[in-house]
Amino acid sequence: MSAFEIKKRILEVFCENGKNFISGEKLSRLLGFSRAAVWKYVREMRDEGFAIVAAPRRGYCLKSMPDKVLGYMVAAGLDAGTIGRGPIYYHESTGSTNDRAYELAERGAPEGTLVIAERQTHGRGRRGRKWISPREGGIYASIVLRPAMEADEIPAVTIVAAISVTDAIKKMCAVKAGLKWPNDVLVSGKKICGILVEIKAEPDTVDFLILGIGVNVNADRGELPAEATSLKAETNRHVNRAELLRHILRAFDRDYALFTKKGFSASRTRSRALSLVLGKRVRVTGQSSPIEGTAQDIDAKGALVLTTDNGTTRRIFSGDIILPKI
Ligand code: BT5
Repeated sequence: MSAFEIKKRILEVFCENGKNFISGEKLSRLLGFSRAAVWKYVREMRDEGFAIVAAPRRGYCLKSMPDKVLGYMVAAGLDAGTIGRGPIYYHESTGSTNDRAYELAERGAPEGTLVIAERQTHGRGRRGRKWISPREGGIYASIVLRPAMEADEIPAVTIVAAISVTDAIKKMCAVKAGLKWPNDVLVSGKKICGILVEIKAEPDTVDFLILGIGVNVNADRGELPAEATSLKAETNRHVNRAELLRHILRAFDRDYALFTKKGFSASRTRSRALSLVLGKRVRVTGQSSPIEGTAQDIDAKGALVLTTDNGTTRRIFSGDIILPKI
């Protein structure tokens, strides 16, 4: 068993045990390895920031966890099908988790491989834009996906992931979150999450996708762009990032399984219900020239359907929406 798996199992046992002490003997029996091995990994976990008390005759007790998103913290208690089941790579700091995941995918990393970082030095948005990624301020994660799909089905995966993030943050923080087509999650009209999907494809096959998820969790407003917010700024509470990422992975595991079986139709109704743009006048940039009109619908491929002022209907596959100020 790998060190990752052992520490994950130790953490699961601690979590099931609450604030009670558990004897070294019981721990070693439950986990199926020696007390010396338990002690070795408990020490490693302490070095990684876990406050684990060891008392003679009483055993061990987990007092607190570090404010980190270590791979085994995320994996503990995660009973996912594909997403989060593959290897998890953890970085204190990296350029961009999407770049890291891309390299791994090129070397054959399986679907569900996850890359996590506490901070990114070159976090990226779409079209060469930056994603501000303060240390321990958010979730910066990328997942390798290998869907057997036609290339024109792929853009909708961005919307599917945005729905999963929306569900997860609502579940954990009880905030009102909605979608701004195609890749933003907004809370109080401000951006709290952005999704970046990058594709490696041949003319007729999709090799793999990298799904990048950036969520502002505990960052202060001052660390973020003016048009952004974080869960802490919205709720005045510090949020456990490992737990939130687990919620996101669970939600996406479910939504992605449906997406690969049934296509976008399974998520389309939800994407409309959560949309903050449908029925509104919008301006869309990122095309050869900006388009203005009323957002009517999100179609079966995830495209935005817009009625322009002269009455024509346009389907837009990518771009940036500028909403009127509310
Ligand atoms: C996105 O691009 O929203 C995609 C963001 C994806 C970030 C994740 S983090 C893990 C993975 N690794 C990466 O390197 N990236 C992914 P876009 O729609 O182009 O929006 C970018 C714009 O959002 C910027 O130009 C800023 O205006 C704004 N922005 C930058 N950092 C932000 C932040 N932390 N919160 C909210 N808005 C931000």
